[in-house]
Amino acid sequence: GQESQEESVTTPSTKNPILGFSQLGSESEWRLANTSSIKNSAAESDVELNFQNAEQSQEKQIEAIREFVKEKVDVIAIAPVVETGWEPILKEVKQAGIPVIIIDRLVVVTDPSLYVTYIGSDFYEEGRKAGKYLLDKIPKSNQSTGIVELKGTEGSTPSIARGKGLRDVISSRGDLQFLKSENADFTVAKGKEVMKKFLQEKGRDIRVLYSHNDDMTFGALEAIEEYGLVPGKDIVVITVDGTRKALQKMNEGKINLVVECNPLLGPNLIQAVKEVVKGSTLPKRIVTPENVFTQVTAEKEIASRSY
Ligand code: GYE
Repeated sequence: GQESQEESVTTPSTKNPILGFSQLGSESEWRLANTSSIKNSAAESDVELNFQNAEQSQEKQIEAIREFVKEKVDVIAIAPVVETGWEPILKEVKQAGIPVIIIDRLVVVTDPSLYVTYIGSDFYEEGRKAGKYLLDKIPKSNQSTGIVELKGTEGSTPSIARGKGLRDVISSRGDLQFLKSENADFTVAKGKEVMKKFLQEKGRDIRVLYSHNDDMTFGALEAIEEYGLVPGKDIVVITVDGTRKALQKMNEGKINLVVECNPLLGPNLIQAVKEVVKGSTLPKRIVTPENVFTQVTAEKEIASRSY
C-alpha cells in the first residue's frame, strides 16, 4: 500500500524517523498492553523509538520531552498523566519545530496548534455506556440505590470524562445516589484499600460499584469478598477497560458490565508518525472504536484477547 508508493519516490534522505515517546507510567494492565503495542508497532516499522516511562510524574514527562528536543527527534508523542499544565513545554517544542502527537489521554491547551493530532478513546462515551447499563439494570424505585465510585488518577482525562459521562446519563434518576467517590489511581492496591474503606463506612448500603478501570476493580473484588459480600450479586460491578482478566471475572459472575477501552494504539501512532514526517495533514482527532461486554457476550471474546 502506502509504503511501496513511498519507496518508489527518490528522496535524498534515507534516515529513519526518530520518535520520542513519553509514556505516563505502568500502573495498569491497560498501560502495559498500550506500551507493548507501541513498542511492537515501532519495531515492525522503520520508526526508531526512544521510549521514556515517567512513573506517574508530570515533571518527569516534561524532563523527558525537553531531552527529546535536545536530541532533535523528528516527532514527539505524549501520553499525558494529567490534562493541565502542558502549555509552556509544548510551546518550547513548537519553537524547536518538532511536531507533537497526543495519545491516550488529552491535554487541555488554549492554542490547538500545540499538537498535530490526538489519538485516543472517547472516555465520555464510555461513561455514558456505563450509565445506560445502570438505567436498565436498576429499575426506577421509591427506594434509593447506593453507588460507590472508584475514580482513576486525579486530573486525568479518562477519570474526569468517565465520571461525567455516567452522571449525565443517570442525573434524572434521583433514586440512584452516590454514597462515595474517591480517586484510587487506577491501581489494584489502591482500589482494594479504598473499597475496603467504603465498605467499612457504608456496608450493605452499597449496591453498585462503578470503577474507572479493571485493576481497581480487581482490588475491589477482593475487598468485597473479604467483607463477606458476593460481587456481581450483592453489588453490581461495572468496570472499564476490558482486559482478558476482567472478562474472566465476568465469566465467573463477579463483574456485570465491562466497558471496553482499547489500549492497542501502536498501529495508529506509528501510522500517524509516518504521515507527519511525510508532511501530510492529519485529522485533529483520531478515535478508537469500542464495545461493551455483558456476561453473555464476554465468554467468546476471552480467547481472542491479547491483553
Ligand atoms: O483506562 C487505565 C489506565 O488512560 C485510558 O489509564 C487510560 C487509562 C486506562 O491506567 O487502566
